[in-house]
Amino acid sequence: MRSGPDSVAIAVVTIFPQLVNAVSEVGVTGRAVDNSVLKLSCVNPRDHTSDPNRRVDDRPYGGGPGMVMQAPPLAGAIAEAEKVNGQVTGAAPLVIYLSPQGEKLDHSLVLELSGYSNLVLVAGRYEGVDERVIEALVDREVSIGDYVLSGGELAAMVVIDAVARQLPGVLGHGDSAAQDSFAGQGVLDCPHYTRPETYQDMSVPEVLTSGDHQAIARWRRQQALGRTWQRRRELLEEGGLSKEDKRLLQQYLDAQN
Ligand code: 6GU
Repeated sequence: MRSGPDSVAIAVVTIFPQLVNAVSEVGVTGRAVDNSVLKLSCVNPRDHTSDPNRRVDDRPYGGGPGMVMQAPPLAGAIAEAEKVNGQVTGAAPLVIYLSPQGEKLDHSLVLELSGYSNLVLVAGRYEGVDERVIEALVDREVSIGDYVLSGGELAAMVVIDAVARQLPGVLGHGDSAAQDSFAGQGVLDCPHYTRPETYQDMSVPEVLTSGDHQAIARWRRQQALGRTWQRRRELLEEGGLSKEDKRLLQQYLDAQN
């Protein structure tokens, strides 16, 4: 049984709110917003600067290329985001800074984050943000992978989508199957097929049209195990597989020749 909150307020600190707000327009996250399970808002650091040109960046101390986001506008925006979310939830916020220097996001971190009802996501631009903001105001630093994006917004959108999917009622029956795959037991998903039955000389695996639900379930499990072994072996720690799983995997590998 899941023990987390029934809804989450997520406030994103960003100079590109139109980009982040797109998640409330479409798909699973859009429905979550419509159903008030996800309360998404954005706060723009440009609305928290005294600069007449609304600049929020400046040159780095010590020199070098690129610009750094200044502390005061970010701090003002974070305070505003905390206030907005506090009014919505009454809960204390978890403040997350998205950056390639953070701990890498995976399913277990997604589950942990989905335990909070008040998240503030800070999306940086330029070369980064003044370190003193991180020191004083950020609880956790999170990366979505070992590559560099031009800003934290896409990473924030990844976090929003992944967290929203964990909230009760967000996934309809149509989507639930997708959740079983990775979340279930740390194996990759099996292959999927739909009509037409033959496409460019390739036919659907016979078992899937057999009507034998047990055989179909066995085949899907076998495909999931086999693909995980071939593509992401580290996900299958030895002790984790049941005797039946081991038998299915061995049969899959034998059939590969
Ligand atoms: Cl969270 N932010 C940026 N700017 N780049 C990234 C990232 C985050 N995660 C991977 N690359």
